[in-house]
Order: sequence, then C-alpha cells, then structure tokens
Amino acid sequence: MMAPRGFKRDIVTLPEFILERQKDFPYVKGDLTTLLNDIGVAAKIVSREVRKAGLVNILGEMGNDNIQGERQKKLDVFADQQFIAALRQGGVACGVASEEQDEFIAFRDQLYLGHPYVVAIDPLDGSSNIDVNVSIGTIFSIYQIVESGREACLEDFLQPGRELVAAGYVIYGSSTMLVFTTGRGVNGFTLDPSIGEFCLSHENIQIPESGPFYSINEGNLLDCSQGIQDFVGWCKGQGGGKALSGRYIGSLVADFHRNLIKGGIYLYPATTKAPLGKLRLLYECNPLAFIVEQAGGMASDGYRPIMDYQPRELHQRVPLFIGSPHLVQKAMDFIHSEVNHPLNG
Ligand code: FDP
Repeated sequence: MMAPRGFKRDIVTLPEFILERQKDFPYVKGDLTTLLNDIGVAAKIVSREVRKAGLVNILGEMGNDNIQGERQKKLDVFADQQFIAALRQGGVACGVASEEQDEFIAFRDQLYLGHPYVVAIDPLDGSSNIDVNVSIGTIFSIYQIVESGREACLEDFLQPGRELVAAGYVIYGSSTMLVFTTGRGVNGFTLDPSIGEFCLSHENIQIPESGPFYSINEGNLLDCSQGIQDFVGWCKGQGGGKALSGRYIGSLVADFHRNLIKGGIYLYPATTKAPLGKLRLLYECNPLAFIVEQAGGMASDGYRPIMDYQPRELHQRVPLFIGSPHLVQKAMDFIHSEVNHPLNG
C-alpha cells in the first residue's frame, strides 16, 4: 500500500534496513538478508524469554557442563536451541558452530547444499550474570564457505576474522539492542516491544578516539604480566595522567557495548593461570574485532590485530584488548616496553 503523499514514517525496522542495504551485496542474491533476519527473529524470541526469566522460573542450572567446563544455565540451552533452529529453518546457512557445542553442526539435508554461509555463535554470553538480572548478550559471526556446493566442514569455520562477511551482537539490557556490521559501518537497532521490531536507533556508530573507561577483571591483575599491571596503573592515573573510570560488568557484550558508545578499553589479558586469556577467538573476539574496526576502533592480542589470526580450533582462546584506538595502542605500548616478555626477545 502506498503511503499518503507527504507522509514519512520516522522509524526504520531491521528488515527494511537490511533490504535497503541488500544492493551492497549483489553477489549473494538476498541470502545474507534472510540470514540476518533469521538471527533477528531468534534474538526476539530469546529476548522474550530473558525478559520473563524470573517469572516462569526458567532460571537455574541445567546440570551439564559445556565444552569450556562451565555450568550451563537453562537460558543458555534455550538460546542455543533457538539460534540453531532459526538458522536451520531459514535454510540459508549450511552449518553452525556454537560456543555451547563441542563440534560444529553441518546441516546435511539436500536443502542446505549450495548455501553459501556458516555461522559461529555465542548464544548467551555472560551467563554467570543470568541469575542476578545483569545484562547478557548473543554474539554472532557469518562467513562464506570456502568452497561452494558441498556441506559445511571445519575449514569453513576456521577462517581469519578478515574473511568475515557480517558480525553482530544482541544485548539484553535495559532494552534489547542488535548491533551489526556487514563491513560497511556499524548500525544499532533497539527492540520496540510495542511493535515487536528492531528499529534503527544508532546509525553509523563511531567509537570515540579515546574514552573515560577501562574494563578488566582486576582480581586477576597480580597474575598478569608487568606490562599489563603498568598499563592498569596508567589507567588509574599513576604517572600523573588523568585517571580513567573502572567499569567491569563481567558480561563481555555489555562491557564492549558501553565502551563502543562512550569510549574506553576492555581487556582480558593472558594470566599465569590462563596463558591464552579466557575469551574465544571465533565466538567472541573475531566478531567484536570486526565491529570495533568498522567503528574506527582497534582489537589486538597485544601484538597483532585479532582479525589477522588464523584459527586452529573452534574453541581457541586469545588475549583481547579492544576499544578506542588511543587506549588499545597505549596498552600495546606498555606490553611492548616490557623487557622480559617471551615475545619481546
Ligand atoms: P561468562 O563466563 O559469564 O559467560 O566469556 C564469557 C564471559 O562471561 C564474558 O562474557 C565475560 O566478560 C567474562 O567471561 C567474565 O570473566 P571473569 O569472570 O573471569 O571476569
């Protein structure tokens, strides 16, 4: 139906936005559009469950451990199932790797052969915060398969971040937001519960060059290298500079989102107990690195860009320094100035 003359609606929904941008990707004939919409629908279903979690007594542990050795919460399992089902039903992805699953899943039905995408997903990040009503999130990344016309295999998932076609996250916070990039800037959509649609609310997000926040689990600091300890000291104003504010929610998506909008750095460095840090390259670091670079920021392991890693395994971990370029560079300067670091020899 035509809109009346002179009438201009002031909202743009996620499907409208994606459709409008489809012309940026003529080679995929709308498949990416379908895929992003499928993720958007699953996100709405998960958001609905997160919102009523306390009411329907869905909270609590399921009793089994995932591959990371963490206790799975019921909502993790629910979110995992929802996203996998949405991707399978959508018929555009030929496989999915989930942080909650040991192995990737290849959709083997004939229907999926020839479909060009695989998806890596962390269905519910920050799960230790579920029971205490703190923001949690979903992180997703989309790759084209390496060789078309066959079923998904491991090499399709083990591609460097530079090969990402799209990545995004959903934050279930004071409102539910979906933020994504297809390599042409970063846009954010807020779920309007009254119409059940993600509406464009943050167009072309740019991270500030520097910012007021540093985010680290300081409980680990004494297990970190001297360079990291010195950098955190610098963040606190040691050396005479202005102190930053410490903010650490303990939900990566929420900490990342705040710093993306307001400026800051999030770091999860190597520690003596976790020499590769805690966060996963495929499910967490690569997608957020793609987003932050698209927004003008930086993501590094302290030495090289996260996006340049050649992944070796699905659940690989990597140290992460991500956020405003000035602050990430500063962290790297401290790390590089450390004399006894094994990589500085
Ligand atoms: P969680 O274990 O609750 O799922 O990678 C997962 C993650 O949360 C991140 O969301 C979060 O930033 C980090 O771990 C918190 O780890 P610490 O408790 O070690 O700080």
